[in-house]
Amino acid sequence: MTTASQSLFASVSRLTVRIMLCAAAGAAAVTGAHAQLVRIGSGATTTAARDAFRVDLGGGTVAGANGLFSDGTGERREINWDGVPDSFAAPNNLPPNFFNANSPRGAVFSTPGSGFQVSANAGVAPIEFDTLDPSYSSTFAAFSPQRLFTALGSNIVDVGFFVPGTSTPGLVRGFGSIFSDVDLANTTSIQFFDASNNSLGTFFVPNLIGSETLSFLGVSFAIPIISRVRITNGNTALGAGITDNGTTRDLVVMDDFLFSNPTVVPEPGTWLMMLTGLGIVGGIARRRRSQSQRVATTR
Ligand SMILES: [Ca+2]
Ligand SMILES: [Ca+2]
Repeated sequence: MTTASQSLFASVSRLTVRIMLCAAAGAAAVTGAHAQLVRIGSGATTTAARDAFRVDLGGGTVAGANGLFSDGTGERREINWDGVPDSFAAPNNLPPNFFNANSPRGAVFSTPGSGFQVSANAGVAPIEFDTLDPSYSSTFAAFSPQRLFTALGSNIVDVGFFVPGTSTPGLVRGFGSIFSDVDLANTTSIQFFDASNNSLGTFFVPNLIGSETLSFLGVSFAIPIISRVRITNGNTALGAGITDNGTTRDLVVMDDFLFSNPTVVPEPGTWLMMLTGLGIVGGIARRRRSQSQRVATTR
């Protein structure tokens, strides 16, 4: 095989895989309930659930540069917030694209609120969002010390995925997060969206009575079809004087994010055209069979 034909073969192979993925994506959307693997844990089972989700995504347990876990079983990114420089941690805000620009991991944040913060390290500023209200260090706890993550002015965080370090939209196969202090059942959630902004489902994070508790929710699909996730943290945004009472004001923050390494979104026009082509081929084949049957009947 020449270099050119090898390259062409590789391109066709990749295209074929993409077409198969897209065809399967349609099927997964229809039979989504069967395509999801959900891992939940709280309190003592939090770490076990996180570990099971790590295995679901693959990538092993040894972190490489920019939170990349990569081995023969898959590639995964993690964000534990702990390496964020003080200049981008409380009381300073975190830029929404920090984890696609400063540390390229393919995750860009947005919120209906006013911004994002990562909590401060001890000795630099008050920890665990005591910079926002002094009650918070006895409300929240870190899963991975010391830093936590929150939106400001809203309890909603959207995470959009990109091919790491680029502005090219990406897809992931699964996403999960650690949460601290989920008091209410059926309130804190992760909703998954495909590249056409169709919901792939909303999943609730397990709750636990008490303060400074930890929970985990991770959902993986058979193939990369997740373009964005919407995380709803409790029912109230953090803020000065806003304390957690576990009922009418359930405040929740996030720690470790885990997601499969974002991959490029297949071009809809390309695979649709190819699938249409396959349909035409199928139609021709049916017509030919029909014609030959008629011929056979008349003989
Ligand atoms: Ca952390
Ligand atoms: Ca709470």
